[in-house]
Amino acid sequence: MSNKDYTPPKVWTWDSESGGKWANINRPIAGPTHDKVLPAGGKPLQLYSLGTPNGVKITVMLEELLALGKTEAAYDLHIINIGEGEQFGSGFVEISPNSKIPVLLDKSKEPSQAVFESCAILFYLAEKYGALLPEKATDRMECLSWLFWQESSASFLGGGFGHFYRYAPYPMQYPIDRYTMETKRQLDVLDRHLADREYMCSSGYSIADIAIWPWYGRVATGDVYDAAEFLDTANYKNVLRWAKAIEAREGVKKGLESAL
Ligand SMILES: N[C@@H](CCC(=O)N[C@@H](CS)C(=O)NCC(=O)O)C(=O)O
Repeated sequence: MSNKDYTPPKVWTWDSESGGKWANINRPIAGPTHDKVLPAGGKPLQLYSLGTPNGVKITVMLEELLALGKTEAAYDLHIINIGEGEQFGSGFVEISPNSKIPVLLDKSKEPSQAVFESCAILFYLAEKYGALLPEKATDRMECLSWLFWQESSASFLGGGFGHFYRYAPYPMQYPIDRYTMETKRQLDVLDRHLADREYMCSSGYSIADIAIWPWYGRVATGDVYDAAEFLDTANYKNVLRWAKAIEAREGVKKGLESAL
C-alpha cells in the first residue's frame, strides 16, 4: 500500500488492517467483545489502568495525595493490558464506555462512583481530598484552563505525532510534518508559559502539572516516543527545567513505578 496511490472509496469499510502497531485492537465499533468480571480489592479506590501517559497521571496523583497524608486515598491498582484487548471486557466497558484506561471506581461512596477520562479523575480526586487544585476562583480557573488544554492537545501529540512517528507501519512525510509542527508549537506554548513560572499555575504545583508532565514533560526528556532529538527539545529549556523538577518528586517516582 502506497500513500500516493490511495483514492478514498465512496463509503469506507473496515476490511483490512492498517498494519500499525495497534492495528489488532483498533476497531470502528464500540462496546464489549467478551464477558469478563473486573477484579476488585478491599481499598476505598479501585484503579483500572496501565503505565501509559494517561494512566500514569492517576497513579502519580494518588501517590501525591498519600504523600500529603490523605490516607483515605489508598487504592488497589488493576493493570488493564490494552495490547491484549482487556479494555473490551464487559466489566470494564460498564464503567468505561469509551473502552480506554484509566478508570477509577470510588467504593467509599454508596453507590460506588465510576469516573473515566483521566482529567475528570484528576479533578474528582482533587475535589474529594481538597488538594492540588487551588480554592481561589481566579487561580482555580487558571488551573482548569491548563487541565482542559492538556486533554484537548494530547490527541495531536499521542494520536497524531506519536502515532505517525513511532507506530505507523512505514514513515509518511505528510502526517509526520503536520503533527511535528503542531507538537513543536504546543511545546513552545508551554516553554513561553513556564519562562516566568515554576509550575503551570501561578498558585504552585497542581493537577495541571500532573496532567501535562507525562505527555510533554516526558516527550521533552526523551522518555516518551524517543523523539527528543527529532523534536530538538533541548531548545525548550523552561519545559526541560520544569519536567526535571517534577520527575524528581517522590510521589511522581512512585506513581510512575507502580503503573509500569
Ligand atoms: N482522553 C482519554 C484518553 C485515554 C486513552 O486514550 N487511553 C489509552 C491508553 S493511554 C487506551 O486506553 N487505549 C486503548 C484503546 O485505544 O483501545 C483520557 O485522558 O483518559
